[in-house]
Amino acid sequence: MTARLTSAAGLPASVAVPGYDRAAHGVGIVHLGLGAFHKAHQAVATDDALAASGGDWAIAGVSLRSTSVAEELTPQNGLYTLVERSAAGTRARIVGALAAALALKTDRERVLAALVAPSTRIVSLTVTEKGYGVDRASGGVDPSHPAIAADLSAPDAPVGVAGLLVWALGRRRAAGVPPFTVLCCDNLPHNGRVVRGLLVDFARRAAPDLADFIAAEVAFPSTMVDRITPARTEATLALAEELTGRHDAAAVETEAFTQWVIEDTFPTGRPAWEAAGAIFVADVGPYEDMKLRMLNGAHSMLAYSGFLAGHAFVRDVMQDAGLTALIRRHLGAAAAILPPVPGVDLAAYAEELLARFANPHLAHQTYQIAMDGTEKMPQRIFAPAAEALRRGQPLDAFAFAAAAWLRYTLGRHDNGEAYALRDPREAALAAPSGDAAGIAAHVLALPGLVPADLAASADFRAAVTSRLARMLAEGMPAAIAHEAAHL
Ligand code: CS2
Repeated sequence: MTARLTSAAGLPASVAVPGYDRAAHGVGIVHLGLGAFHKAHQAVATDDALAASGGDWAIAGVSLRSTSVAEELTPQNGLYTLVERSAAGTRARIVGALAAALALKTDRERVLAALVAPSTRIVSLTVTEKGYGVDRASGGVDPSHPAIAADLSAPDAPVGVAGLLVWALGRRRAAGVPPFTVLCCDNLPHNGRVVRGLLVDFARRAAPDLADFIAAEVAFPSTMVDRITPARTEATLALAEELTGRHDAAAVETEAFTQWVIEDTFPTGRPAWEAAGAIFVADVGPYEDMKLRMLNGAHSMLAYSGFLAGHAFVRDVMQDAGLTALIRRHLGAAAAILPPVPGVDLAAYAEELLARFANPHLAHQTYQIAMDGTEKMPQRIFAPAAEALRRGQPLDAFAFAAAAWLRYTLGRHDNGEAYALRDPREAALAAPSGDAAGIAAHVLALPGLVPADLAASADFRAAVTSRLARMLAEGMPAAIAHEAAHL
């Protein structure tokens, strides 16, 4: 039986290992949301920073709901294999930045202690768009979100992001410990600002004396994060074992590309993430819009249409000439309404995205990207569509993406076979009438989803409805072919 990965010693020379003494670095970061994305992105950048510049910046990773990640990592002393896969080859690297892997359910006291410890200077977050409990219309908390509801009724026993952070910031303030910097690494526009609004509103309701303090004293740098990271499978673990000669229950696989753009507002310091190629800027907004509208927007469009056309993986979508043409159109339409992005050639960025999507080594499921549409469509499709409307630019690309999503929300393939929608607003999505006009009217009117001017646009409504009608009548492959033939 293959030995378990528990140390970075004795591995094949082809496997990169932490270039620093792990025991020599204390924890400076608590990360909430210890999933594959964190392990493929921020933890790797921190590993590079520790190797390049040292410092007490090791990470205590926390799963808010599951216990499995902590159970996988703890017997491995926090070590795991990152397998990077691109056309240039496959490489394994052992990441050492995680000093501890905790589960809130089973390690509650340790998590709370880490959040209030003076040595913790950054709390970073990857809890997915739906993990925060933001009311998109008001920017404050959504009191019906399960974790927000629980934390508002018992603020001293927090279980969710807002409750935990406000509780910890209150404890720190009472003890005279400076606040940590809150670093949101989820795919939300102005993600720092979003989390700030969430915490200030939560505090207003649960701990009013803290609201002004949080607004004035806590830093919430916004950041754009990018690395395509498919969900782990048995094949990931087998590949890691083949490359390292160790069994690793916590291995992750990802692409070679990685990008991180961060606002440099860290009053209590930060790791030297420049060592990993991170770019520090005063305003991350243009980079966020570029990534959310081009990469993520095209991803959502291709996920809904591709899944319904029978493509399980993004790489399969890229073999479909019609869909590839539609992805190109989408990237162009999104780029056409972006402000200039410093140092970026948008046409080259689009070509790079097409190559990344086509990566034959990544088994990235369209069904994975398709989940949580109500949390993703606003910033990926509806915000740029509204911008295009205001500028008098064509709406076709966005209307096609919206129609594909609406078709997907019906939860069944053309042959009637059902699939789980996996969307927090699943119940609200169920349209009362089954025809295209009824579905579009119902969903586009849901609160917080579509900007008012776009929702009121007869042109947009017609462009979406006619496409959805074709998808319903002729099936997705025919609708794709028709759309591509009329570019
Ligand atoms: C994807 C993203 O699942 C999704 O919705 O669009 O996770 C995407 O792969 C990452 O944002 C890439 O950085």
